[in-house]
Amino acid sequence: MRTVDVCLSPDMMHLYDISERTVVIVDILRATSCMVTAFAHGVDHIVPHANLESCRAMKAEGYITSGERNGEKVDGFDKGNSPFEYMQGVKGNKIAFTTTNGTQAIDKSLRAREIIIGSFLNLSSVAQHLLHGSNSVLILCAGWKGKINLEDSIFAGALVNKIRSQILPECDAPLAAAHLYETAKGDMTGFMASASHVQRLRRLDVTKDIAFCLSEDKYDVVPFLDGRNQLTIDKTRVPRGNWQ
Ligand code: 3SL
Repeated sequence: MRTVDVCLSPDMMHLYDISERTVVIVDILRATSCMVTAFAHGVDHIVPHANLESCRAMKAEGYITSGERNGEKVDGFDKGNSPFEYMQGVKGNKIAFTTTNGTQAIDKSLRAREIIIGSFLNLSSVAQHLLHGSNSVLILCAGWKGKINLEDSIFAGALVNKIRSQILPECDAPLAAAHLYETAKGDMTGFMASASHVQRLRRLDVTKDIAFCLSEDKYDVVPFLDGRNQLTIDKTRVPRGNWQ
């Protein structure tokens, strides 16, 4: 029997044995939304970095350097962390990406059988991928510096609801997330208005990203981490775990 659990913060990852699971990395605002957008616009691959300076060093190897710290573009980097920046200038290119929470969550998942990237933008494609696979699932919410956030938890609930007929909720977190999504789905933007990261982004004058990142099924790509720890959608690349 396959199961799905939800880890609401990367700081709770020690509670989960992920060696046989597919881990879905979620950072709705905005890291995983940017990654999915980049693949939908033809990026070749993305190398996620937890460390800012190792990311910066990739410039010398021909990478576009991308990401943020505390929501703001890093000095000297080519791109920040708005999905709209990944709709042009990425086709056929390679990106080195570092963010405050999203790439840290990937770093904490490297023991997983399979790692894929989830966002509202590719929600149904991620669900289909999981349903066609054979692994149990952990949805890892990147949160904010160890704290739980609404947007990642709501996405977790949306994904649980799409797969629960075949992949059973394992504990209370998937049930709680599903309830949250049911409450929010009629008016996502309104529900999210008081969320901490929405407030934080508004203070940085980032507004149009929020509605975009909350929109479902714009893209059909499912990025996965390959055996070189590169994110790709190219299944011929060096496999990791039991990617089929
Ligand atoms: O924390 C992250 O990984 C980012 O997505 C945060 S921000 O939306 O760019 O502030």
